[in-house]
Amino acid sequence: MSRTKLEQCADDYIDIFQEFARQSKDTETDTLNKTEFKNLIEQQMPCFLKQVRDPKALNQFFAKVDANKDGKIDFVECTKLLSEFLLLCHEKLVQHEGGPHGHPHCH
Ligand SMILES: [Ca+2]
Repeated sequence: MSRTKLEQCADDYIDIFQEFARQSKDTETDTLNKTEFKNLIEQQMPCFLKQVRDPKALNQFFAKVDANKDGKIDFVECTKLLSEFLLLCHEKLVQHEGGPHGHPHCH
């Protein structure tokens, strides 16, 4: 059976999370430390970063996303962030009146 678009999106998202989670030499391969988290935001969510504006605010942002305060972003915490990211992209899509065939533009 061929994969649906949404299934492919889910796979891509999991791939991206794992790619960044394995970036540093630490033993944690299923969580993001602060550096990995920063890289992920900078490289994969540049329009989200614009919302944060002050780079120093990234530390506070990390603390906010790190719901259980263990100093790492696990998959569940990252997925909550992704849902906020999706809402942001959707808002932009609606604002730009891209219509059903438009794509969110972050610039
Ligand atoms: Ca955590």
